[in-house]
Amino acid sequence: MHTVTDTAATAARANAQDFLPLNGTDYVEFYVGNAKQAAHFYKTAFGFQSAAYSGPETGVKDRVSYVVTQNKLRFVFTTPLGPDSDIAKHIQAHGDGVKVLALWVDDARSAFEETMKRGAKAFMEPVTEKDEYGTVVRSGIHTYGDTVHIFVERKNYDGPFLPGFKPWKTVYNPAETGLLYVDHCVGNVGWNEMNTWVDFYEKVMGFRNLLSFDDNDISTEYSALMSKVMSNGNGRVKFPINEPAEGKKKSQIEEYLDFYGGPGVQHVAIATNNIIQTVTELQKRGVEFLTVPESYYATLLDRVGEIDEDLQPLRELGILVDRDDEGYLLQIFTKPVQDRPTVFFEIIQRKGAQSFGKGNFKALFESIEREQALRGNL
Ligand code: TYF
Ligand code: FE
Repeated sequence: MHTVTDTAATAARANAQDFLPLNGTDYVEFYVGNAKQAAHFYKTAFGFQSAAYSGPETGVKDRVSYVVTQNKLRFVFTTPLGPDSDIAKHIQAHGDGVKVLALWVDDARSAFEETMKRGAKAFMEPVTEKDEYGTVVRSGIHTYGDTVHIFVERKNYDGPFLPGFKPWKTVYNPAETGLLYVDHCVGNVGWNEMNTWVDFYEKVMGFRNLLSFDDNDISTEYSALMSKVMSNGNGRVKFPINEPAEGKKKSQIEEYLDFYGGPGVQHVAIATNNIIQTVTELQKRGVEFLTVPESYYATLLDRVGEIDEDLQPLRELGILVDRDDEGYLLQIFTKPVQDRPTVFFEIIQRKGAQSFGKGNFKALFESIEREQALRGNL
């Protein structure tokens, strides 16, 4: 059953006693085999702008990092320059993937202390870094798999990213595509591990469970999964957690776990306020999206009622629509953005709805399974 476990009263209570106030997502850092080419791809295909660089030229000898931004989004691509670092080990184990979901805080020391005393495992003791642009305090804790949360306090900093980073100036600056901010980041965890991580986000980070989906909500004819959406007090940070469930065939979550080598970030959902424009531009630039059968659009308006958009561009682009009691949302999913069937992106436009597209799960998961079958992994 699809259950709503949130109320205005629990939200108000959570706010009043929030021991981990979060301003939003600060950055998403990917460990990749070739950061130079990854940064180029995110600029060319997704319209990110060059923002900052660190590497040998800035005094960092063992790695390079490129930072790209678009509106409130900040992505970092990091590559090791030798075989022995934790970064190299991460890539060896997982391929390209998300290492850091960084959270913007006003007090990174307090964020560390408050989560540590509730059972977090330390990743980075609080450190204060300074350069000509100011001071940043960071700390970090482990979450599922090899993924970590870094708390970033940047109230005394006015530079391109973090101390040590220099502005990255290039002559190649493709136009933006209307991507605005991180709406949610989804983690895939192992069999029967979802509730362990739900407890972690509740107890260690003070999040609450907004929504739950069991295998009856989201099982297709073939495979299955379960999902719980965790949210911080002010709703700016939302982390759904998926686990595989037993079905007739191999769950898409199991395929991810096999190829990622364990739990990790499955998708990052990015908000736009004009999904038709954004997706038109992304497709022109070569971003590949999942598709649904024509029949999806034949019954769409019966299901979601009246919407502001014309049906035709939605159909041509493959954009999905779902309605809840607060409004509706439009969403579409890319194919995996690396050769392993692991990380992908969701583009989402919310028009009131604060849910996650439950009405699209069947069509979406059947689409994912068609791709899984083509790879021989269903
Ligand atoms: O974040 C969500 O819950 C939606 C739906 O493997 C979803 O984007 C859930 C699980 C999944 C792919 C998409
Ligand atoms: Fe999503």
